[in-house]
Amino acid sequence: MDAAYVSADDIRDQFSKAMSAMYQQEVPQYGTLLSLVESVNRDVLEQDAALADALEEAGELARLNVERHGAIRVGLPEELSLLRRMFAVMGMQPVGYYDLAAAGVPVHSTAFRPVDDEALKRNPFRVFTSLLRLELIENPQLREQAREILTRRDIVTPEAQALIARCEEQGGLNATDADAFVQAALNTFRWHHDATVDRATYDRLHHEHRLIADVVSFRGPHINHLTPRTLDIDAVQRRMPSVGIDPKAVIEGPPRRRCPILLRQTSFKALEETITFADSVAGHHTARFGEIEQRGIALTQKGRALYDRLLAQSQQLPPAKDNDAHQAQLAEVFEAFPDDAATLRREALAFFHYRAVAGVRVSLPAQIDADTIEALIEQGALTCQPMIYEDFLPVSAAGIFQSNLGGEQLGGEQRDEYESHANQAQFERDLGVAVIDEIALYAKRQQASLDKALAALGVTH
Ligand code: OOG
Ligand code: NI
Repeated sequence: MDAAYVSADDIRDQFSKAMSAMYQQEVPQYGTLLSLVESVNRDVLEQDAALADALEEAGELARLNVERHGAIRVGLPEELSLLRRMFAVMGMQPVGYYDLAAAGVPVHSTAFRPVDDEALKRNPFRVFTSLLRLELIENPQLREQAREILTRRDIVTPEAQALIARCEEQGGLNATDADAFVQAALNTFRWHHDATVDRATYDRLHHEHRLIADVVSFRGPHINHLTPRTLDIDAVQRRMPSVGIDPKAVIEGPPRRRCPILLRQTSFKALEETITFADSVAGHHTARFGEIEQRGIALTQKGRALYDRLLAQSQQLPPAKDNDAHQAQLAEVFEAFPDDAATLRREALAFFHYRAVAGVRVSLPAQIDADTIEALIEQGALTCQPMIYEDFLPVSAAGIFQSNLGGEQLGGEQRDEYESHANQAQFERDLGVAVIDEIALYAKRQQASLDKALAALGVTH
């Protein structure tokens, strides 16, 4: 890339910081949550020197305080593909496909995020992006009206569109353009107190599904939460009430473990906000909420299948009375999931980053296989660290959606499902490209780290 251009990583870093500043202004509770998470993270690192060292060595510590994900919802295919181009300017690509219709939410989604090691270390900012499935609106008149309302809006300013096009043509943006891009792009995600529809239309959309009203009634896809990463989500959940924040009933995802896996999340309830309808009538809308997450190791296909099976098994149990009881039930079911790094590696349940240790003499057999790797680790020539899960979990996402659309249920009770199937092919047509398979991406990164480490040890294969 031309040296005159700002790197995509720098633009993403600038943008995520600008987004965080904007959201702190819009939602003061978010600032409170950030302070709480920072204080919990500081406590954890002080109490656990080994963890602090491991994170430092993996280059994870530097990104911890800048790390967050946002979420937005769009209404039309054209909006989705335009945002795909906007995120590409920041080095973010669509990874993964999530079908939420099965959980009663009429959207399907992907996550825009950086994909390579260096970019992730620099700033792993991600945006969970959902596309409304208009075809799931049962009433044909309402469906057409929603579509028509959406076609009248432009969610990206002309200035931002021009800068996206310039970046695509030139292969980058200079510093002045990059600054202008960050400011112009930010506008897409702002909150608007004024709805574009009148009260009666809002009520009809809302009656069909609260989420449909949220997507269709406003000028753009306001960011609905921005989530910092904590090292101890149980501590944050416990301490939320002491800073005046009321958390949702349960922490989503796997239970607490010695080797954290995947993703655990909790959130606080959506804010009731005053809005003005197009016919000047005042009203309320709940859209924005707060969320925190703790990230663990990425799982292989095999590990993920075991996770899904155990999660499904835990959902068969009678609903627990509170989060502590829920976590205790979950922990019991998850005893079947190995909880030490060596077993996770040997059984190929999780992904690791390998590194050569300088100055260790190795003796190797002629044939390099899985046993060789174990032997090298035993000889101290090779070390490995957990590869962090960078993606999302559809069951957790559905739980977060539900708790903020009203009516969270403990124990994953039956919710209204849409009679619909995942439709990744249609999603990709609307997006304009195929989504990247997240598991293949982890596998590729693991292999690259192993190849590099073995080469450094003088092993060729
Ligand atoms: C997205 C909910 C999903 C997560 O962290 O799983 C999500 C939304 O409410 O739009 O952000
Ligand atoms: Ni989220």
